[in-house]
Amino acid sequence: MNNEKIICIGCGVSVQSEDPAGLGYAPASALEKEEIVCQRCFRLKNYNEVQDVSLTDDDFLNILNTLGQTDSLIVKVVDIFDFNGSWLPGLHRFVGRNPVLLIGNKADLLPKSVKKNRLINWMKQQAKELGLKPIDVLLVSAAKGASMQEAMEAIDHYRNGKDVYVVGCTNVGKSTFINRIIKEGTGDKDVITTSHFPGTTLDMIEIPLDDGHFLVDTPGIINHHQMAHFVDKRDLKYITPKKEIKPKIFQLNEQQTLFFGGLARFDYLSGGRRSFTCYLSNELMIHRTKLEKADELYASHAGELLTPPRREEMEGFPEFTRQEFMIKEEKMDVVFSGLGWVTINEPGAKVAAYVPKGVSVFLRKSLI
Ligand SMILES: Nc1nc2c(ncn2[C@@H]2O[C@H](COP(=O)(O)OP(=O)(O)OP(=O)(O)O)[C@@H](O)[C@H]2O)c(=O)[nH]1
Ligand SMILES: [Mg+2]
Repeated sequence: MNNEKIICIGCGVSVQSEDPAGLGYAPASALEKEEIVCQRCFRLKNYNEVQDVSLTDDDFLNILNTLGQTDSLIVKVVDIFDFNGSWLPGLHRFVGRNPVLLIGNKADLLPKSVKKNRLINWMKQQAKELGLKPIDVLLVSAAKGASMQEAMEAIDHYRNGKDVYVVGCTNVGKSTFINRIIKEGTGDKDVITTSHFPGTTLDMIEIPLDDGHFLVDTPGIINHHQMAHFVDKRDLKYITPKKEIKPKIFQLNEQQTLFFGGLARFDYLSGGRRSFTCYLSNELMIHRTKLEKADELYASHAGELLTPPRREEMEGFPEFTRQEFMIKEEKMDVVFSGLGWVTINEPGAKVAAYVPKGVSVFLRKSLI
């Protein structure tokens, strides 16, 4: 660690007290405290307010690019609720030869009926399809503490006396995960700043381990195809689940439509009357209508009945793009990146999914 520079323990940024508008600002009086946090972290922790920062995607990638030169264990964290959206493709490009331990976080969001081992197998299969060979796959809830003991033992085992870098997309819960480990070790709570805003951690944060090595938190890579970027900061809470998701089952006839707020749309085109299970934040309103009325409903009610987005956002809101899917296998999910998914149990259905231009939507083998 660099002794001359003062590092904010909350986000990893270098602290300065000259430029109040600049990155890492803390008033001179704050520098005398034992644990120094920058003003942005202070506001996040105390008021849950975020100040935008001027780091670009390249800045984040440059920080992670140094991983290839390390001899370490890489812990890759994904958000199990947004598995594909938080996958971080191309991780192999910057981890070099280091082993990767894959951790699915936020297990508490999935219905309790879901079998853990089944999910872990699903993750293994997905990892393989996506070209990653993890040394092990675990499922935890960093926020609730579930399976954290197991994860800590696995890290200790696989790190072989080396440093550990915790990496992943923004918002997957890397800092929450490390805070949990710190708490188990020293009893200190919420040392690193966490928040539901993407891009909370700004630089590497080194947490010393017993043997002189480090557990390192890293800034998350931003995935621009996630719904979160199209939603007003104040409305993130409606699309980000906080608690166990209560799946909502809809019996639909052909030619019926579901709106997920005003953020996405699902048309059931053909395949006879059948049921669809929606896994979305409990807070997000689902509105059902006839396909023939859907365009008109959206045109007149997006931003009001169909919200988020907010009315004042509608002018700049990207147009929907439409994608059709023919369901050919049993138990398939139509995934709306960062919003959730719709499970279709039986093959033979034709559906269409609409998302704001830029958000990805795709079909996968069912997670549940
Ligand atoms: N439900 C649930 N939420 C979690 C869990 N872990 C983290 N979160 C929430 O996810 C959000 C992001 O957590 P952070 O720890 O800040 O995520 P991060 O990966 O460090 O994000 P960046 O620093 O932006 O890269 C916060 O709102 C956390 O409370 C979990 O196990 N379950
Ligand atoms: Mg973080």
